[in-house]
Amino acid sequence: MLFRRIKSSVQTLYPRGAGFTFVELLLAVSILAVIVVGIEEMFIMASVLGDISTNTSKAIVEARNKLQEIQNTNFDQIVTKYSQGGDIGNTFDLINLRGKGVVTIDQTNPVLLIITIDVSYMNKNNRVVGEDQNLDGILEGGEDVNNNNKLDSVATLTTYIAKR
Ligand SMILES: [Ca+2]
Ligand SMILES: [Ca+2]
Repeated sequence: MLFRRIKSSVQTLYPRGAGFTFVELLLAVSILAVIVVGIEEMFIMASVLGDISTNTSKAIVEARNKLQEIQNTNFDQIVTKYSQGGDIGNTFDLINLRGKGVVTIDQTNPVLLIITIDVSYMNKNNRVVGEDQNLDGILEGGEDVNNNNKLDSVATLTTYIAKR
């Protein structure tokens, strides 16, 4: 039905025998090519964005797992274990992503620790998300973009742990 209607309108535009001219065909093909390239770019963009959001979720999950591990640690041992140079240390490798997590402990109030975990990681396009550009867990010159003397990332979690 639809096909017949299209056919009849084409026949009105192009009476039998007239057909398409070469230039018209060329124009149609070029327009189609532009549309196809546009759609393709859209898919690539969607895949890149999808990758970024998947990785951010993965990074958050890894940060949460680390936080749980810390929460399950005896309060009096948290600082010694998770400080720089401690038994476990203040950095950890990611399991499902290429990257590094950094644990920061604010012990201004010794009975209420503020634990922050920042995870810097690499996306498929080799871009690093987070301030730890070389993913080594160490703050180096040029990495502290916001000048707060710690490695930040969009994948960050903070929690309070009180002495019980
Ligand atoms: Ca670094
Ligand atoms: Ca920083």
